[in-house]
Amino acid sequence: MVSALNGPTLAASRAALSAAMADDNPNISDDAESIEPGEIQEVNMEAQAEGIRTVFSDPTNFNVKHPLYSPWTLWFDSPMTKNRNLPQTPISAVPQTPGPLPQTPGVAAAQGWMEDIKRVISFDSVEEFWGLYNNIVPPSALPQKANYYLFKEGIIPAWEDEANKHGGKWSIQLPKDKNKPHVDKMWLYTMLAAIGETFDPSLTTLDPSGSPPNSLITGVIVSTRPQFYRISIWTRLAPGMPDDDDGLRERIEGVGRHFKVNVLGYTESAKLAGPLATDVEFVSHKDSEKKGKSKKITI
Ligand code: MGP
Repeated sequence: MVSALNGPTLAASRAALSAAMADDNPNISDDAESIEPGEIQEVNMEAQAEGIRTVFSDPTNFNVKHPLYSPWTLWFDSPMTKNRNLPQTPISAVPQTPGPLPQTPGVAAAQGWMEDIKRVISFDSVEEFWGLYNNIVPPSALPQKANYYLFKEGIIPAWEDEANKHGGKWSIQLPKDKNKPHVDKMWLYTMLAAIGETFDPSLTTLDPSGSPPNSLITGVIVSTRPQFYRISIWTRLAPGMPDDDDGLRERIEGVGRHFKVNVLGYTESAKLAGPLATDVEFVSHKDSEKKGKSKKITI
């Protein structure tokens, strides 16, 4: 694959990578960081033998991109996007590719909900991800009542989508005052875990038929509210919903545990609930829709 990134975007990618490596948040584990350098070295050794220049070996003249397991789309809404036809996104230097929503039955049902949510851009490589990341306003600088939705391409960030309708979400609510210095890195690591498929690693193993099983993850969201941030991981299935099977609850709990410990950097036994804060909790979308009391799984 030939890269379409230009010089400044490459420099931006590199700067974003360096920023992520210079972690100063004691709350965040360094798992995500320790993976990157190893991968860089391996790719470079093979690539150079064949005349392939990666962004890591040659940040200005690289000629390949590293494909992700699947393409992703970033969506955005905020009070600014309401009732406007043009996308009002917090991105300056990245070309935006808004387009019509796919017309599946789930999409038609979610039309009202999707009205103010703007499709920003799709990407399918590591390099494009970093180019986007470096040009986007971080959650800590977003206005109140804004949301970023990073979903697998073809899945809209709505309960009604076929891929979400039997699913649910893990989420954590974090008080704004204490977490403003940490939320950007928490969101970055959440996105990296999603696009790197570390929440539900079964995607990366082939079953005997040769086709990789569908990952449980459909998307991740960060929301800013007047007094708190919320980060959520949406799953395709939920215990007690159709397509539940014996191992599902364990698999779902594995996603929540990975989120709490490896992505957010808490210990597994940490109790996080408090004023304006919640534990890492799972609720099915059907229960969220009902708005009443819901059955929660807590990690
Ligand atoms: P929210 O934004 O997920 O919750 O949903 P929050 O942050 O607690 O509430 P907010 O008012 O501060 O934004 C808010 C409301 O939006 C829900 O109660 C639903 O009415 C609606 N809504 C949320 N989601 C995720 C969906 C969806 O996927 N489809 C539809 N149709 N409505 C939704």
